[in-house]
Amino acid sequence: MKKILIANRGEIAVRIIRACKILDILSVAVYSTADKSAMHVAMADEAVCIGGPNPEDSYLNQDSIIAAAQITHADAIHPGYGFLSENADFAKLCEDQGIKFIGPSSEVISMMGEKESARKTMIKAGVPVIPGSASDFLQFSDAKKAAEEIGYPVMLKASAGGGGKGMRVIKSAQEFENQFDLAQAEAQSAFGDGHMYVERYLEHPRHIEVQVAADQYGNAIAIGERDCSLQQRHQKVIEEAPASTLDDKTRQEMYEVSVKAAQDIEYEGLGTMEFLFDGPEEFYFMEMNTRVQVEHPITELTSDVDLVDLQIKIAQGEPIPFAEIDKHNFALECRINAKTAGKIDALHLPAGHGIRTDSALYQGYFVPSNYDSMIAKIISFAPDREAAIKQMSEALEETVIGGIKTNLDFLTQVIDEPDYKINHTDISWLDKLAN
Ligand code: MV4
Repeated sequence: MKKILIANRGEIAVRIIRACKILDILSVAVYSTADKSAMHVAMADEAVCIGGPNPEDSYLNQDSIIAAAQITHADAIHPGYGFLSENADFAKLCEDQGIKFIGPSSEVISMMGEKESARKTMIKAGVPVIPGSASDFLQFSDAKKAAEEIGYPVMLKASAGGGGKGMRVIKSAQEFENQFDLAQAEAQSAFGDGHMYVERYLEHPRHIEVQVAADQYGNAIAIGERDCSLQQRHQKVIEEAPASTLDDKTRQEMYEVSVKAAQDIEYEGLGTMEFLFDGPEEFYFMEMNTRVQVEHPITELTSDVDLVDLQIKIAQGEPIPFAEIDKHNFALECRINAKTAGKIDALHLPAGHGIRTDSALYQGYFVPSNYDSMIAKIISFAPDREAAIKQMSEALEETVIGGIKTNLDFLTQVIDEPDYKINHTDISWLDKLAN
């Protein structure tokens, strides 16, 4: 590969351009009119304006991005995360235009993008799924019967839902009826599809995900796992590697089923298997993400694998260059979110031993309001969790982002919480703390 177009913006675009530079691969940035002064535009070897500030007109504008790749003669497109990174139609368009999409095939993206087909695929591959109804329901009576077989409490989910939308906990048979009707009406109006399904409700699970990589020769490897339980309204806020509540036996099992699933579906590239972890040997498949994730740095810092470099090499047809992972350190990441748009009139990002920052910020940069609110990631890594937390606490204290409001104070509060320090948390802990 001589030239890669990065179909993204912000910190992940900068991250990918950096990887291209180290590989001596030319980079093409695409940008909207709102991003003409953005760092990724300045860092790339070439830059093409692809449309207006609204993502539909630019970063989601498939034809415009393909055209930019064609006029710059890019060999490949790296989609980053978000935007078109898990859009099977876009991956297919790249395939049809002879442009390498850096990721799995459009068929695999499509298969993993549909919850039902992903679940069926994983069951076939021997991956544990949450005990629940095999199919979707429209009728209340069928759903109620399934709930009785599973046992209360159950989680009622909209088949077309996701990311926490269209979910309801039902604690008893008595409340099943009116809850079902309400949930189905909500699903119908929110997603245009009233199909529902029922699962056993896991009361206090953790969200643990396994990073896998697979090449074009059938090799697949688990590179580590991340605990992403600290979420606020289904948005990850703090992520950790390794998942320190995970016992080794369960860790190995999760790795094995994740590698086997990747091989069974002939996966290519980086992938993340998301699980709900409910105790030793109790882990259940939630979904598979077919993109590089925001939180990839904590896996890089605990495995010494450059995951974006690996992604590009796999896309170039190289085999995975290692069979073992030397796992070391503990890493944790804090996502810095802008609460307001505006000009950064003072900027000091932390550094020093055990600290990494990934951002596209600079003094004088104007944070636009059109895009995702995450503007930086501060990562701390150290020999153990306690040291990494201490480093993170000091790093957050040191950080100055003037001119806009951010969630820095909230992050500092969380890091200093006693329950956080002893890891006495689960997926609902942060929502409770914030309210
Ligand atoms: C669950 C669950 C408990 N039991 N399913 C949230 C969005 C989607 N990824 C699935 N989710 C959940 N499904 C059963 N049977 C709890 C959640 C959940 C959650 C999962 C992972 C991370 C954060 C979460 C926050 C709230 C609920």
